[in-house]
Amino acid sequence: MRIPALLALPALSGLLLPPALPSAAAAPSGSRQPARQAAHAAPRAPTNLPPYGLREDVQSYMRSLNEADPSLDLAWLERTVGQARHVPQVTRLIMPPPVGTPKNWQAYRERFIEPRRIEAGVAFWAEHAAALAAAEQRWGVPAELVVGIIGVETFYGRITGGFRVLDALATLAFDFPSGRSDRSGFFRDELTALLQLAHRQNLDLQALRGSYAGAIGWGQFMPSSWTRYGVDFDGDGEVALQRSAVDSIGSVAHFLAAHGWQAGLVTHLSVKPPADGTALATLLAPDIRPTFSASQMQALGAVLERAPAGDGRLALVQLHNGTAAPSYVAGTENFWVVTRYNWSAYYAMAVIELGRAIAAQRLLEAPSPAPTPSTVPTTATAAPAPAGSTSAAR
Ligand SMILES: [Ca+2]
Repeated sequence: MRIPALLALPALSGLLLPPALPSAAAAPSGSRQPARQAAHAAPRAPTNLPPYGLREDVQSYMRSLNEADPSLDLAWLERTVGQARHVPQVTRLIMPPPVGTPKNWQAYRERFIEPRRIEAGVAFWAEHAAALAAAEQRWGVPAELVVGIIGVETFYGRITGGFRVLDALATLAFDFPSGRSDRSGFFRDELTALLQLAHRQNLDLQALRGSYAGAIGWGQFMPSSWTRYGVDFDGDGEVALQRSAVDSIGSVAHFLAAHGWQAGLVTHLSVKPPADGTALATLLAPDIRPTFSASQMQALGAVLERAPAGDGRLALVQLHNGTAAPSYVAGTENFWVVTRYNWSAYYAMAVIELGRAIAAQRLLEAPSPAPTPSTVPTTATAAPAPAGSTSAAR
């Protein structure tokens, strides 16, 4: 997560990410096979590049860090950054997908909304029901959405990434590959956040592992997001996103709340797009940014399943299905908030639908009497949509 809308996620890429899509959660490392394989690959042999600790530009970076924050002692920085190694694989994985890769929501959906992940989600929810309920109570974020995010990001902690975070961030900060827009400044800031975090919490950077983009733990938080939104939700005195599922649950909910999650607002409505091409283009122009009132959308010929509560803005979200007709939903301001976690409509729909599928399965499996249904809007009012539905009747 939590990444800041900056990276094109190779993660989703093969399937569908619009090429320029930034991605927050640095590629959910659990989200695609290539990442998975990469994450578990043996570390490659070091390159011929000089160690980072010996490079003049890196030494200058360390001096400026120390000047800005004298508590970051220069000897500690040199010792720590001196351990960082260049990882060539990281510079390959950060590259965008090949141009022309067709986006395919149905294929993407099938990758995440599938029986094994749903079953794992039901088990995760059962194990952490109290924490999920407490997070929902505190931040207004539905448990099923938190469950959906952690499922897509890391398959419930099974795939959190095998790269040493220090190496990944140093590589992207100091050797960002040419051939795509330069994000080295972003990664330098994340490396700084990582060093501050490690210094503050005495984290072992020799051991800390994450995605190729430096995202850590169950929710794949970048170091700066850990610092800003991390919560000690299990109360052991430490924000430990690298090891605590409960801290991760609280932090995901806090992240969404801090980005404007509105309790009680659905994420999206079913919509039939206008037949008129010009009207359709007008509605698609702002992409996933909620821009139109329901009446503006309807005046342009879109047919909403129902009027949304309140006067919030909507976006007409288009999801490509390869050569088949695209799917559409009307995303609310809460849909937009989900994309703050990872800047992709496909990602947002996947976490929403995975969460919903898990909530439905959980109800099916519940011993009678059935548990009190959640009052959360994403699940509450309607029966779960049939598997395969993309039209979100919530
Ligand atoms: Ca904790």
